[in-house]
Amino acid sequence: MATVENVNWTKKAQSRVARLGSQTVRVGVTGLSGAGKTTFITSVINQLENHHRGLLARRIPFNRLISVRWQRVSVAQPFSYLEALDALSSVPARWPSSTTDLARVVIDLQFRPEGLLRKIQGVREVRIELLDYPGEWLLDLPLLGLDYGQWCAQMAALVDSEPRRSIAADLRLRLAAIDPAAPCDPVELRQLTAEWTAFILRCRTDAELSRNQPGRFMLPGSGIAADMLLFVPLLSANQHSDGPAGSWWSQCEQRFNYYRDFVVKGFYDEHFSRLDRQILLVDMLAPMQAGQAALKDLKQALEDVMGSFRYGRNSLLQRLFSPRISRMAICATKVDQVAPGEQRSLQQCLEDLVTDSLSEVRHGGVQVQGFPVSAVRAADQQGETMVGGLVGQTAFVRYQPVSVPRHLPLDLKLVGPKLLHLRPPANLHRNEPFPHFRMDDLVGWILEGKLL
Ligand SMILES: Nc1nc2c(ncn2[C@@H]2O[C@H](COP(=O)(O)OP(=O)(O)OP(=O)(O)O)[C@@H](O)[C@H]2O)c(=O)[nH]1
Ligand SMILES: [Mg+2]
Repeated sequence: MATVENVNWTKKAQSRVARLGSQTVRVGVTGLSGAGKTTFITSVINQLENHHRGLLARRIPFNRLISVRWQRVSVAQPFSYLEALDALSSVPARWPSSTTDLARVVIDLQFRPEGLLRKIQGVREVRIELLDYPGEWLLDLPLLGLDYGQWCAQMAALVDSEPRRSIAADLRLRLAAIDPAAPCDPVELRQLTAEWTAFILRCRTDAELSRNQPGRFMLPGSGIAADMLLFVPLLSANQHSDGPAGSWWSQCEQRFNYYRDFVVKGFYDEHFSRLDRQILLVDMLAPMQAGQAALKDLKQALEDVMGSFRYGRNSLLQRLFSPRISRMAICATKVDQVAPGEQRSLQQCLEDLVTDSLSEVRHGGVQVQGFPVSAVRAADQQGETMVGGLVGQTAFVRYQPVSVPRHLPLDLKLVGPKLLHLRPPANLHRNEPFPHFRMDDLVGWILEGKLL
């Protein structure tokens, strides 16, 4: 006869089994602007939706995958999987648009249980959560460790060296000429903010530079009062500067503090606070092509981002990487642009670029693995040459693939590979797995250890 205790015990056991049978993996897809985050997330969903075909079909545990359902969960705007698919499958095919706001996507997977669990459990469920955002915002993370004066000094040093010095032209001198303690002219502040924004945009587009702050000046996203995005670095100021109410210093410092404490911190909490795994995506080819200054800037930007986790014993590293983030995948992206035999060299160049930061992350107990990936393979090798289509055209071109050194030279000086802007392959369809490089390895890596 069923007693009250028996019923309670059975209920408890069932709920424990249910909990055991469902897991959530929060994956931080981390990458600077244009690194390939949106295309990557789109390809992850596409590979999972088509798990019964292509390379995933033969992999454990995907041979036990019963169903896949993705949901767009709006943070500021929903992740536009269908829009991205629409671009990729149009004629001629287009890449997904650059991201303008935060979006979360949730993918629910159901697996057939194995072994003993098969007897007591219906299905095993795993939920994958991914966040997409404009890469520009990532560059603001180092601001969390700075006060306004320190930021001004950093910007002064950056703008003082080439190629920024030339790009900034007389803006550098005008910002340096402002006395921080003098009364602020709001019209001039607005004008200078617009010019600073144009300057950092030119740094990105003309010189492939990465450290372009404040990131929200380039892409504000929703939920920020435009008035709060009005400040500039006063290039003659430093951490000892000061100024009375109404001065340039006080106007800019107040808004900088708001930006750091609410805007950047809010994004940081959203992106990093609850992660299990991190995937760092890096486009190495564009800065390698642009040359030494772009590579140095990328190196510093990546070190700054990874260094946002390195603050001593009570550090963010300890709070975030350990024990929560136990694994990091570092990936050179868009490797379809080089010959398959050169893809590992590209990955090696990336790992050479951030050797010290990677050691630091490993030292924090994080397991790091490298994957040279292409979310959507846009070119194919045919003999000694490659064949692919160019963006905006319908014809195909045959070309000699660029050559990549086996290691990055220590002085980061190299003859940049000449790149073509490839368009996605024709005839991509939602119900076929996109051609790719190593997406199956990476999707497998996301779930590793979650389905034992
Ligand atoms: N050949 C090739 N190009 C790619 C691939 N993935 C991305 N790209 C190119 O890289 C560009 C940027 O990719 P996105 O996925 O938009 O990059 P993102 O990191 O989301 O960029 P933001 O949203 O601006 O931060 C695309 O427009 C393509 O030109 C790939 O697998 N192969
Ligand atoms: Mg994007």
